[in-house]
Order: sequence, then C-alpha cells, then structure tokens
Amino acid sequence: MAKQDDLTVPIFTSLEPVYGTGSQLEESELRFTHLKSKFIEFFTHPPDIYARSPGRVNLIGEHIDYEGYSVLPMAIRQDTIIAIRKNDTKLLRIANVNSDKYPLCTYPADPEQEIDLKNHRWGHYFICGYKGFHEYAKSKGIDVGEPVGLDVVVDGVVPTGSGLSSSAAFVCSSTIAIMATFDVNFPKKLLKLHVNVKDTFGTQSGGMDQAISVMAQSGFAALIDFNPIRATEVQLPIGGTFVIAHSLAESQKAVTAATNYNNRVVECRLAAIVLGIKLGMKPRDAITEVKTLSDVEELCVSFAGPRGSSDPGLAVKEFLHEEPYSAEDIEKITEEKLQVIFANSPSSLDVLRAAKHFKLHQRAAHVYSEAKRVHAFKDTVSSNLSDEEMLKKLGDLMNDSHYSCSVLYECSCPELEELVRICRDNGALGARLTGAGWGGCAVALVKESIVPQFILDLKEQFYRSRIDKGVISKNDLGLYIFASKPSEHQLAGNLE
Ligand code: NG1
Ligand code: MG
Repeated sequence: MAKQDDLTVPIFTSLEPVYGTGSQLEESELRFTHLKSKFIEFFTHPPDIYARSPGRVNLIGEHIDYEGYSVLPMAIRQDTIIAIRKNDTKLLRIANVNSDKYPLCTYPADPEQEIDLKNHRWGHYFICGYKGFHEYAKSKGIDVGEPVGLDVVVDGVVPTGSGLSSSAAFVCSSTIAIMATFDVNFPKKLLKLHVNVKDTFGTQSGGMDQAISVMAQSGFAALIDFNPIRATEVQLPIGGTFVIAHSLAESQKAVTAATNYNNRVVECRLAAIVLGIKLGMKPRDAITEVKTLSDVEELCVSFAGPRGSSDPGLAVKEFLHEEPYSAEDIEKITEEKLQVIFANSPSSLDVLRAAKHFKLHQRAAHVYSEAKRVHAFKDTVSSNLSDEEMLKKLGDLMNDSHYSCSVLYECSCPELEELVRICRDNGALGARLTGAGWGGCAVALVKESIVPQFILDLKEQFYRSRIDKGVISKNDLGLYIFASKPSEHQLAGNLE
C-alpha cells in the first residue's frame, strides 16, 4: 500500500499517460486537440502546458471529512482539463471551450486580490488556485518572480451540482497548471490550503475532494486520512462496478448552506462540545478545545472502555437525548451563548439564525457509525473473503450508509430515495447517495455482468418519465448515468 504523505505532484512532460486506452484514448486526444485549437482561437498562439484533474465519487464516508474522519472516494473519468501560457499583459484571461455558458473572465495578475463573492463568476475557481499557489510559495520562501499575466482555456466535463466534485477538479487542475507554468513542484500538502480557500465560497467543507483529485492512482480507490492528510490505495474487488446515476435534483449548496450543509457542521460541533462536557471536560475547555467529533473520541473510548467496548456510539446513546435540543437546552450545558461560541464564524451565525433546533444525538450517531463503516469497507476489501462475499458485504455497508445519511443525517431527498430504491430493485448489491446529498448523484455497486441491463432498467424506470417531461434530453443521458472504474488523476505536460 502506497502512503503518499510526502509525495510531490509530478509534472509530466508528455500527456501520454492521460490518454487511457481504446475509445477513451481517442476521446481524450480529441478533447486536447480541441482545447488547443480553442486556445489559438482565443489568444492567437498555442498553449505551453496542459493539466488535468478528475472529479470523484465518494464510495463511503459521507459528512465525516469535516469531523476529522477518513473517507473512501474514487476518482472518475470525467475531469477538467486546462491549457495555459504566460502572456505579457498584467491580466489573467480565463476562457472556456463552452464560451456561451462560461464567457471570458478577466482578472488582474495580482495574487493579493480579493475574490468578489457577491459577484459570482465561474473564473473565481481559477483565482482560488492562483491565490493558493502564491500564498503557498510565499509561505515557503519560494521566489516565483513578479506577477505575470496568464492565458487560460478550461474544458470541464464533470457534471456540476451533482456531488461529483466539479469545483475541486477545476481548482486542482488550475493549481497544477499554474505550478507547471512556474516550474514549481509542490508537495501534495498544498491541498490543505485549498480547503481554506474553498471555504470562501460559503460551505465549511472538509478536504476530501481536493485530496482525491490530486492523489488518485489509476485502478484504485483511496482511503483518505486527515491529520495528517494521507492517501492509501484501496484495490476494489474484481467483478464489481460502480454505477453513478444523477437524481436530477440539483443541490444548490451555496444557497442552502445555512439550513443544510453548514447546519450539520454546526450541529456536529455542538454535539462534540456537549459530549466533551458530559465526559468530564470543563465547559470553557470544551468550547475552546473541541472542534470536531473526532476530538472527543478518546474521551468516549475511556468512557466505554470498562464495558469492554471502544464505541463512541455508546457515549452518544448515554449522553445525548434523541429529542432535538433547543439553543437554550444547549446553553445550559455549555454555560455560554451559542452566538458567543460561534462569534468568529459568520456562516455559523447564519446557521444559528435559521435553526429551530439541533439534533445532536442523530448527527453524532451518524458520524461515529459512518466512520466505522469506512474502516469496515477497507477491511473487507483486504480480507480473505471470496469476491462474491466481498461484494455482498460492501453492498451491505453502502446500504447502511445510505440509511444513516437518510434517517439520521437527513441529507437525502425524495428523488434520491426513489433512485436508490430503483437501483436496489434492479440488482444493485448496494446503493447510496454520494456527496453532500439533498440532490445530486447516487452510487450503486453492481455486478459487472449485469451492468448494461442495469443501466437500461434505470433508464426505463427512472429517466424515461423525466425525458418525456422534458427535464433532460435523451441525448444527454450519458451525462447522468454511467459506469465508472477508478480513474487516474493526471497532471501537467506538453501536448507534443
Ligand atoms: P460534494 O457535495 O460532493 O461537493 C461535499 C463536501 C465534501 C464532503 C461531502 C459530504 C464541498 C466542496 N465538499 O461534497 O468535503 O463533506 O460534501 O461527505 O462542499
Ligand atoms: Mg461539490
């Protein structure tokens, strides 16, 4: 198993490894050729360097990365590719092959610029990478010279708003392209920085997306640990394929953050503080020291220890009641106003304003049980079980994960419930929502031998009525349902 803690991002001098095989190879070559001709069309000269970064599907481990727990995603074939070249203006000119939907964005070549969040533009994601690159270089004392202008063309085919991490693919490929342009090869720890930069877009997200996008290895899913950030390859059993299917409900994460994503982050923090206090910490100390549920796990273990178990779920049962907590209930325990606890986090204050109550028991029960399922998944693939038994066990874990997301974490939606049910009815060994939820995609584990029939069944039973109603066009179906084997992240290089 490769531990990649200290690996650097290799910059390739040829794009050969990107191309894959057979029709994939031709498709990939065509896209790069198209990207190049678009670049010439926009900027009248060819690009110097290309970079690629894939989207990802999370196989198991949902809503636990920001609680410090490991997750198990897999890179997918859909990716963002970027062509780049220095220019002699003081401008960053960012174009897209799909210029109707994503018109040219221009920014000053200034690493200190503020990202104007009120005026959202698609090019902002490139600026995330640009700022991240310069901040990191500065912190390490690397001299990258005076800011120069850049010409950039982007081609992204990871579906947006679907839980497949299109934004991380964009930010990561941008950063890799910039690194290659300045001939700097950063450690992968650079990723941490992206997490912070991405927070400026309004969700208090964890580090999964960037990590898998940069660390993925061909043919493997990866167990991603945080603190320190590290990826361990996970070889999936032969005979199983993951099918990704879009529920066609688009989760508008930025708009719903206060009631959905960030709400859950706040509930987890409150659950962790309350548990810390119940397990013997002084309220003041719990408030300052406890940031995540994983921070109190050790205390939970010492509580559960004498009973012969190290399951923090026991502490949840003992110390957090199932009835939702009001703000006042929690303040009695913390001896501090919630507004004061979260005073430094404007997006958390938004959550407090919007919340009616807090489901501490349910959210903590989800996080601790999901963290265990991730390790059970990893242990299963490295066990001596037969492939058949292994696939069944993995499917069961995925089903349990979905149940927990749906019932305890309440991050599903009617469309995802319908889709997951249809997947199971048609032979999936397991199916679950993937990504943040509240819309976006489901992932199903399916025996390779039935994949074509499975996809046909889903088309008939889930997508047909939506095509008839004009929600999607039949020609686009391939964007919404596809089988995926793990796909390698690819880096930067010259086309010739
Ligand atoms: P999606 O919805 O796939 O973008 C989000 C977070 C992840 C993780 C998952 C839930 C962002 C950018 N990413 O993923 O870090 O917390 O939800 O497991 O918000
Ligand atoms: Mg996303």
